[in-house]
Amino acid sequence: MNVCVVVAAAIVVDGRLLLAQRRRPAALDGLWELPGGKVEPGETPTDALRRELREELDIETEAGERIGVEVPLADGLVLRAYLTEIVSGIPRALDHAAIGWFSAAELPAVDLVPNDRMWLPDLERALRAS
Ligand code: DCP
Repeated sequence: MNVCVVVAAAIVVDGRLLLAQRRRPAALDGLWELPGGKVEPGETPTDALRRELREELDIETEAGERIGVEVPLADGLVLRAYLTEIVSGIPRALDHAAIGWFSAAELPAVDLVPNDRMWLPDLERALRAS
């Protein structure tokens, strides 16, 4: 069976995690997420992540290890996160309302999209280890 994957990036620089604030759909408007999107036919998940981050944040990246559990979404999609390095560029919000950088201490108070909340302990651990 072909499970459709949504990929998301955990980008940590100088002890802070990059989050992006969604505009849509209405239910997620204003909430913060690990940036990413759906894997398109013919793409590997890490290809898709590279493309999404180029499209959404204007950066070139390299996906590394997985972080956190795979989260089942509606419609047979699964959501998965990768620790990701910026290779070049300075991230800017081309599609999101804003981007922000958050420390481990700040993270629990951020209005994350519900799915990404599952990764909170893993993200805090990665931030504290960085
Ligand atoms: N999602 C999530 N957490 C993330 C990234 C995505 O919960 N860190 C969810 C939100 C959506 C689904 O995954 O329900 C697909 O994400 P996007 O809408 O961001 O994906 P695309 O940009 O590929 O979708 P489209 O091309 O349809 O706009």
